Amino acid sequence: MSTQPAAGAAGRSASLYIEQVELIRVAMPLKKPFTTSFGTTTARDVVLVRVQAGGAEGWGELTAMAEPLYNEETVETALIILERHLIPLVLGRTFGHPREVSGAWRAVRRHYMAKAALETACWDAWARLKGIPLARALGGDKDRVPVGVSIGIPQSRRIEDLLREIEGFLAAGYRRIKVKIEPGWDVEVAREIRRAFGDIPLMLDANSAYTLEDADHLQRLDEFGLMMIEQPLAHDDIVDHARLQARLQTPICLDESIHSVDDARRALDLGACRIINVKVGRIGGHAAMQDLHDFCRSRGVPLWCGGMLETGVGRLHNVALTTLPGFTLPGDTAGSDRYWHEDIIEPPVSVDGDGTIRVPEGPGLGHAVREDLVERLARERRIFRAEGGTG
Ligand code: NPG
Repeated sequence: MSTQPAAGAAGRSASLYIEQVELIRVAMPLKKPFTTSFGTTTARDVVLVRVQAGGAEGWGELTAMAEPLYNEETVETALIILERHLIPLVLGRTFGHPREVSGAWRAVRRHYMAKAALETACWDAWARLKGIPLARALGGDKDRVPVGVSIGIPQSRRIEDLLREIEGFLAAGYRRIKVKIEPGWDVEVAREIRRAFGDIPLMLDANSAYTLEDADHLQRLDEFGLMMIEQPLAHDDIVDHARLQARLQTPICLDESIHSVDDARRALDLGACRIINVKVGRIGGHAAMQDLHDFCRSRGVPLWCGGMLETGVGRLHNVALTTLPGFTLPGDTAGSDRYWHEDIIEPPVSVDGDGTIRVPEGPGLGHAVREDLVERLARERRIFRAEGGTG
């Protein structure tokens, strides 16, 4: 099934004349540090993209981190790619539909997060022009999405501290628990979680911390009945993952290794994974997300939406894409209060006691961006206007 929206969903024609793009860089300290196998994040250096198109405004968020540790992009590289390469390709152009936007930079290789930041803002603007929620513009049909939570390696490295955190998130209603692992913080951790909480929906995320030489060790995780193990091996590998999957009962979920439908096809054909994590930043935008979704759905592969410690803007994009029917597993789309004392959207994203988020019904992202707060947090703003544009 295709996820392309029905033409004229709200009976209003719209086209996207890109008259202005603004990049706003804001500093957002996390409530507490988040540690993965590749490092600790204490604050997000966030770039918000604000697009003015056809009289509407749309917001996107750059999900690149300050350091090139999750992937090769950084905030600084993305700013260069946006300013020098991507924005000039769309400014002053008119697109009939946001699916066409990525065609403007077809020749630009990779830099998926930079592309997604701009492309997703165009989708928001288009949905607002049409007067429909972004979720509907993307082809989604859920009113609520189930939510999981991702828990970093505790600073103390004490399992009791991790168990206490899990207890809190379960009490808050989260539908599945994901725990970060690395060598030395894995089998015992899984054992203690099972001992404390029984048969809860549980998965582990290694962020590429192991090699195929660890296969015997990773096999020991099979006894814990995990939903999946995410990205155990190298960020750019699918061959060794296939060898590992052949030896594990636990399904492997790929994250870092998948940037396109072709990557997914090759990984599935090789047997490198059984589940895929979709991050709109990692694959270059919502159109790429729709294509990956449709392909995986046709192959019966379960999907879920990953997270990159987003502010409310990125979080709402994630909630919207999770409404597509192929997203059958809870995502890392925790509420705003998981990371922020004060989110930049109003109202913040909140998780109800049943572990779901209600999908906004208003046009576009459906929540207002708190421009006063953005103004206060802004370290830098750059505005690009189309020649002869009104912006
Ligand atoms: O809830 O947004 C969230 C975080 C989800 O664990 C999460 N993200 O590898 O998927 C990841 C991980 C991450 C954390 C990636 C920090 C990059 C930096």
